[in-house]
Amino acid sequence: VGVLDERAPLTFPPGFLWGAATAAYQIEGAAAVGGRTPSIWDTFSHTEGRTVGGHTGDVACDHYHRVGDDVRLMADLGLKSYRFSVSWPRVQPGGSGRPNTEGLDFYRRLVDDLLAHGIEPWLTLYHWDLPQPLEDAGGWPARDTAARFADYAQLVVDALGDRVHYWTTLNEPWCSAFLGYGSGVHAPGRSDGADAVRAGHHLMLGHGLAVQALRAARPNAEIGVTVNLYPVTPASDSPADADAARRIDGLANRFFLDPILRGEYPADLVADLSTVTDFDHVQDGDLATIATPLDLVGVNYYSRHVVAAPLPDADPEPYWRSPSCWPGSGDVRFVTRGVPVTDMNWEIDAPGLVETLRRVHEEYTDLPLYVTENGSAFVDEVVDGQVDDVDRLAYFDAHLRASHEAIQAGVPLRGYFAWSLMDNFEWAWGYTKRFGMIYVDYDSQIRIPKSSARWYAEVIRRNGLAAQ
Ligand code: PNW
Repeated sequence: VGVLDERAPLTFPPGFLWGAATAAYQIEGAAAVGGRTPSIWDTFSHTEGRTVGGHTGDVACDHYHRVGDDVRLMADLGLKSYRFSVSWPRVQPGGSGRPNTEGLDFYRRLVDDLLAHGIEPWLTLYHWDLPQPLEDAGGWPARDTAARFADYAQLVVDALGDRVHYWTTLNEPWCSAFLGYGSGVHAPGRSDGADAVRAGHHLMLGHGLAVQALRAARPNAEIGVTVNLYPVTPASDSPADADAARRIDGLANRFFLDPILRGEYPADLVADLSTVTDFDHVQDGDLATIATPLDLVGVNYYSRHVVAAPLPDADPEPYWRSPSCWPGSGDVRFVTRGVPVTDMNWEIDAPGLVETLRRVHEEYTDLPLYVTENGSAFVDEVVDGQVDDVDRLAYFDAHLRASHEAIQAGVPLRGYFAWSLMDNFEWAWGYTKRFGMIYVDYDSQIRIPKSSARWYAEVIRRNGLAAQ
């Protein structure tokens, strides 16, 4: 007697955009090749003590020199779309002035090769690699950086607008602002709450200006932004824990969602931040610019935050929960529930993806949504030239089931991008954390598709999940 299938196969809507994502500094290498100049991540990673093992993106996956082979691997997976980012200092060295043709040619070749393989290019303008001279002039806490970003957007759309349909401005402005200028665990490694808040504002201002430039240049393009969102759950039903959750939700989620999708900062967040800043960096008209209409919203989802009211005997916190990335609310406790975690120590919480997608749709917007990143780090072992990453595969499976559940609940979810196509430079963690569906041997640069990659190729082929 056979065992009955507990779960029916899940089919996604026709045309669902199955993809994988990367970012320029995490994979390209060739840091000083073809006219590229340093970004804040070059400076940061070359500064003693900033990244694990002093790792840098100098070589990374050497994708700059292996782009043809890498696109072939994407085609083998059957990817419908590939989300990559453009390195600002590669195409506009120094962050202002004339374009660098050699840098732009790299992306023209990449995009043309993708299109030749039937893979939709999805371009992110800013995945954290601010040209160093712009940081030296004040970085994102300085208002002028927003205008520089709009100029850069114009330059890129002038060069690639004829062949790229999907555009996102920023990747995860929370990380740029609050890890870069708040806790300082990301480049440029500054640590000041008011600067972090100013950075967040100017990132969003740059986003709005860039959307206007893209729209004017390419009226038919699909334009959006990618935010990293977390459900924030109180550890108990006490009013104090509920208030802690409200505060962290304000900083992590509503700080970006409300200005971009409603044209306003949440009043409670402004009040929470009153000891940090009086928001005098916000000028008339900024919020209207920030709320320039979009065509889509990208959501990056990894985990949930469970929080509790301050106590004197708080546990030591993992780095991304360090008090300084939560200005004005640094005494809120982040609670671990003892559920399974990834190699980043991030709790695995697939229902949180359903909650997150439903919230954006039900509370903010009818726009099409895309999961622009979702994935997990696990320790991989190469055995007989193979990597059987069962934990990563299970993570993807659970989160695709969650994505399907969100669609059933009415969310206009149009695509899903696995993070990441291949192992890469995981920021402050260097090469010690592997998120890829494709294993990278950093000595030989040999790529090995893991079990999760073969599984994902089958998901794409059948536009859904097999019965379980
Ligand atoms: C995202 N946090 O980064 C980025 O978009 C990717 O470049 C990165 O490789 C991936 O997720 C995995 O980390 C994050 O501390 C980095 O909350 C840190 C946090 C969140 C996202």
